[in-house]
Amino acid sequence: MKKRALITGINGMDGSHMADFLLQKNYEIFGLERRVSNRNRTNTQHLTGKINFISGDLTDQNSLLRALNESRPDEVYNFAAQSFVGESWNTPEFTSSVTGLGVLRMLEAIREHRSPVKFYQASTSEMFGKAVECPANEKTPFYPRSPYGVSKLYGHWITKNYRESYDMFNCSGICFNHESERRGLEFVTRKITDGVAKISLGISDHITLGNLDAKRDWGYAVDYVEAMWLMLQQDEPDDYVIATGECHSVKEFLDVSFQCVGISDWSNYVRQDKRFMRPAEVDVLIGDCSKAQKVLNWTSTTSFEKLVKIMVDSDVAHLKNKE
Ligand code: NAP
Ligand code: G4F
Repeated sequence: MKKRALITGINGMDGSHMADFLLQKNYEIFGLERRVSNRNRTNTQHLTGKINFISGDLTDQNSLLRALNESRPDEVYNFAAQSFVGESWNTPEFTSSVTGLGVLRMLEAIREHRSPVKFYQASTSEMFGKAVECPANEKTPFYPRSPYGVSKLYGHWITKNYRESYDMFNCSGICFNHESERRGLEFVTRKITDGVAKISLGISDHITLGNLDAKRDWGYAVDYVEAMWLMLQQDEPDDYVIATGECHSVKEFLDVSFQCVGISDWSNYVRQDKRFMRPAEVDVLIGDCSKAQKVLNWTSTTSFEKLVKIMVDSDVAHLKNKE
């Protein structure tokens, strides 16, 4: 019998990569998408006819119960969120409702559904925020620095609390930044690779960014979805840090991106603007994923340089196709 999975946030980066991964494992896949006036299925266009799209919203409790009844999943991967940290200061209440309370709504829907379901929650390194310990592991205290980070911390704790209260098979992946050619254009990595591609093709002459000194532990999303799946295949539910253990600054990301198109000095192509600075910044994030290495036998396999090249090459090819 085919296993069945319900993936929320199906049209996002992780949702679409997880669908690719689970299709290879022969799952029947149900992708939850919310109603928007202008639907963007860029990341899932290739999945048309291969997965089932169903309608639902993390802010609407009954829609989640209907999605569970329709999909009857063995596993639920909860990727849906207002996932952009910068936006969370503009819409803190909305962010808390989707990214925080949305997790509670899904867990309540699973309880109401009354069939055993394994649940994956997309927790984040943003919960470490002003990191007390570097690299951070599963025991490092949390110190979120944005409404997004605070909302995710609620989602993380309610996932753990329902595991302990109701004996549910709930896992949280505390994932550090992961990127891919499907990343949203507002995140710094894709903003850079898209900008570099445009500069190399003469479509644009600069990129405008905020804090260039921020450091992140950047991995490849395709590697990370495997770790998430592995968590749900264990005998016992648990939480795991997923990271590369390496960190790089935004400046280093710029160095490697421009090198991919043969530009060694990018100073004339990059401008800075206060609009892209944050009210409270997370200066540096590095993860220690030794627990995932030991228990899940998982390790990140794509290097920083390879990740950047994949993204720049994809953006160049995409723009050339458009032309
Ligand atoms: P993403 O590309 O922004 O995808 C988020 C998805 O959530 C989008 O498809 C969005 O739908 C959907 N969504 C938003 N509000 C919703 C609602 N009210 N109801 C139903 N769906 C809704 O994010 P991602 O990078 O793939 O990340 C996936 C998850 O992992 C997120 O929860 C994120 O916070 C978390 N995370 C990401 C990283 C990372 O580095 N990427 C690291 C740690 C944790 P629309 O397409 O309609 O906007
Ligand atoms: O790419 P970012 O917006 O990602 P951020 O804030 O680290 O969040 C991402 O990773 C989290 C995991 O740690 C996820 F939970 C979250 O959902 C999301 O996927 O910004 C990265 C860094 C920040 O320090 C930011 O201040 O880049 C800096 N930055 C500098 N200039 C910029 C810009 N960020 C953006 N988005 N745009 C800029 O122009």
